[in-house]
Amino acid sequence: MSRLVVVSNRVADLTDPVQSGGLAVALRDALESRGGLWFGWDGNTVPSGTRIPPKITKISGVTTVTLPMTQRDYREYYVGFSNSVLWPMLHYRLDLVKFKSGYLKGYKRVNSKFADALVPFLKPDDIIWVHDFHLFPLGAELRKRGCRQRIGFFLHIPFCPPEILAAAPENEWLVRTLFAYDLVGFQTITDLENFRRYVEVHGGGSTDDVGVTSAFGARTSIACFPIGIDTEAFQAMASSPEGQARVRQFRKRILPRQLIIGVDRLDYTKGLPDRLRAFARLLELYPENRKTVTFMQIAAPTREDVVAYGDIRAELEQLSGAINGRFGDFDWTPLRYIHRHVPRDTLAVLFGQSQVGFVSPLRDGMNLVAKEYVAAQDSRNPGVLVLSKFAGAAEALKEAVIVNPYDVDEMAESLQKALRMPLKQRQQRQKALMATIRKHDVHEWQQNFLNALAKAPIATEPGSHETGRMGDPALLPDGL
Ligand code: ADQ
Repeated sequence: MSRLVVVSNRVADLTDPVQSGGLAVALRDALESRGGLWFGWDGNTVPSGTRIPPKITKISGVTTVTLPMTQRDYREYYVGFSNSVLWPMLHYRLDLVKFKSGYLKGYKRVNSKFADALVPFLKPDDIIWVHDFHLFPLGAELRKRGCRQRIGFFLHIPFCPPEILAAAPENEWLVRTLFAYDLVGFQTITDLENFRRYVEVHGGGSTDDVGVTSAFGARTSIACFPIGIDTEAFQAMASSPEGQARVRQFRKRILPRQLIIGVDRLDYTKGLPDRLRAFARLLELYPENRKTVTFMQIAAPTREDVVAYGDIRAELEQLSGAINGRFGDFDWTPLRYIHRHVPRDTLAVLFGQSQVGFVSPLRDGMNLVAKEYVAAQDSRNPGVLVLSKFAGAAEALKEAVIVNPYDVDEMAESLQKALRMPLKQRQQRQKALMATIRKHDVHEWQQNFLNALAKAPIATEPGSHETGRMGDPALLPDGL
């Protein structure tokens, strides 16, 4: 079996299985079984001009190769083009996009530096899997350096409609770079369709019925691979003694009341202000919930160097203060707003003890929290998932209570419905949801992507000829 090389902006900490999310675990599994390498940024910045060689670490058969970023690269590539242009744009938020000179150049420069640093570690028959929006052009940079391995790309976040993407600087260049990959994977059918429409309109493209897309004089394969969680492991964590012990204290104070839970990175895509307003509206419309229901919103700090994140934080602090001031009493805090990371096993137990999982992103590639909430439920007395129709997860989790995250009144009504849902109905919904997340877990996702990549017809890049690359990587000469 070919060795797997994973490339992502950051390399996950493989030493801590409890804290690493399902994605890290699934990729580690794949890397361990094939003897693999994971390449990316180490999370540190160094002054511009500093040259530090990549750091190589070996953990149970997996090699990680990490490098720091200069402060300028961090500003222009990471905070700039990745998180102030691509992230808002691909989440349909043109209003939050900040173009600045230097951002695009920085993005191209870092992708080129990544390619330079990665090439010496590659073997001719490696399979290379590139992750997410930070690295659209990496495949093309590797091809420029003569890499002929199979290379796949997976986009974890949405792919916005072409009418929105058209506003990005050099958007055609950006999409063309994807044709350097042999397989491009999306989370949902909506994302895949948006991509297809983009290449039809801007690249004279067409897609055949097996997902081979031709556009810009090039060809690649596209398909949907909805990501899952490590369902079994999360389920086990929800009933772990360590996790249970951590919430015991908290249980004493909260559990007589019904609990609604929300867990997210503090990101403007997650629909947090209207989620809080919907809870306030629930208390207004249905006063019987006062003193009996508590909403706990856990929001982990993230990307604090990006201006829009400071704004959303301030808005949430103001809103949560206002809600507690208006509805709270000596013996009841209606909203518990927690702005920090929480250990995953504690999260799992909290999910299991909450009557409602409230997941209301304005737009989300998939949303793993929705699946984690389902995995943590006790099938004898399960809670109810209230899920935004704009989360990728809504394509498969049809038995959730589906809401429009822009409609505060509708969300309040749905919370009431969830809090009052009869046991039988909850059990039926939970059974169906659990079957879905068991079948389509993160291990299946990883295997499906890698199988499809192994079988995908070799891509042709704009201006290249098929004869330039051979179908069977084993036939390739040594050296690149
Ligand atoms: P994210 O936007 O980070 O991921 P999500 O899918 O919800 O979003 O995953 C977040 C993860 O972080 C979950 O495992 C959650 O439990 C954990 N988490 C959130 N808040 C936490 C806290 N306070 N403390 C500890 N852990 C916390 C991107 C895309 C998603 C896509 C994933 C995977 O934006 O749409 O589902 O990648 O492809």
